[in-house]
Amino acid sequence: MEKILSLMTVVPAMATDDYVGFTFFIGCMAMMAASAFFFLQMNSFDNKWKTSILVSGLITFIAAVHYWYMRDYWATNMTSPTFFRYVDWILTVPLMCVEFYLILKAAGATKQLMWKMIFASIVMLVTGYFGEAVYTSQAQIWGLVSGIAYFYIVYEIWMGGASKLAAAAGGAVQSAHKTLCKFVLIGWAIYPIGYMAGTEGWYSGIFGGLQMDVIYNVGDAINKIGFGLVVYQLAVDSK
Ligand SMILES: *C/C=C(C)/C=C/C=C(C)/C=C/C1=C(C)CCCC1(C)C
Repeated sequence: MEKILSLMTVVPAMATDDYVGFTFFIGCMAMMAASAFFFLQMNSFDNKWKTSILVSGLITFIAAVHYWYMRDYWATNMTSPTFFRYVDWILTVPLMCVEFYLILKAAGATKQLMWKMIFASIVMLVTGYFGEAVYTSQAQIWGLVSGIAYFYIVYEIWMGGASKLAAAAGGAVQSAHKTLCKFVLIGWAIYPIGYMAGTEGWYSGIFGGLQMDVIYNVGDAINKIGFGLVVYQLAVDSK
């Protein structure tokens, strides 16, 4: 009995007012549940959509694993798990670019378009990491560079080659593309707010009072699970 009790104390208890820890915990569960859903659903679709739903599941599954570690890191250190956060993003955000490519492939999307978007997303995340974790005194400059890469992605899907392909495809594909575009324009805009809450810059007076990790966790739940559900809905509509 004593052995069991001493083992139990190894598990860090979560304080009832630790709302940041709470969002890591809920985020972890939500990502796991979403992954189970996508993986179980994928086999009821034909090959054309199976891969897209598989990718939706991979995005939430990779996030679930990272949230498992981030939840633990937060509980132990009470500081932001910046490294795990960015490793998660650098794996999942390019996969979201792959989703755009997959749904537009039938309309003639090229791999070149996909790689352009992946490249821009990597620039966005690496420069964001520099500002948040490496050159923290220059956070505003790195955030700006990251923001330019972000707007390039927004431009590409709303007005560039990807939007033209979506218009050519028409129907359910075009409307799903439009919804995913809104996720990138509105849902992804949550992240720079988190960045400004967690770094020093001209914006500190405006966003300084907010909690960076809560903002990032909310953003991830909306963008990873919501994005996946849009792709799932498109597969249902095209059945
Ligand atoms: C699943 C994770 C997703 C969709 C993560 C997206 C992250 C971003 C769109 C981050 C963007 C940033 C800026 C536009 C400027 C400041 C630095 C970042 C990296 C937070």
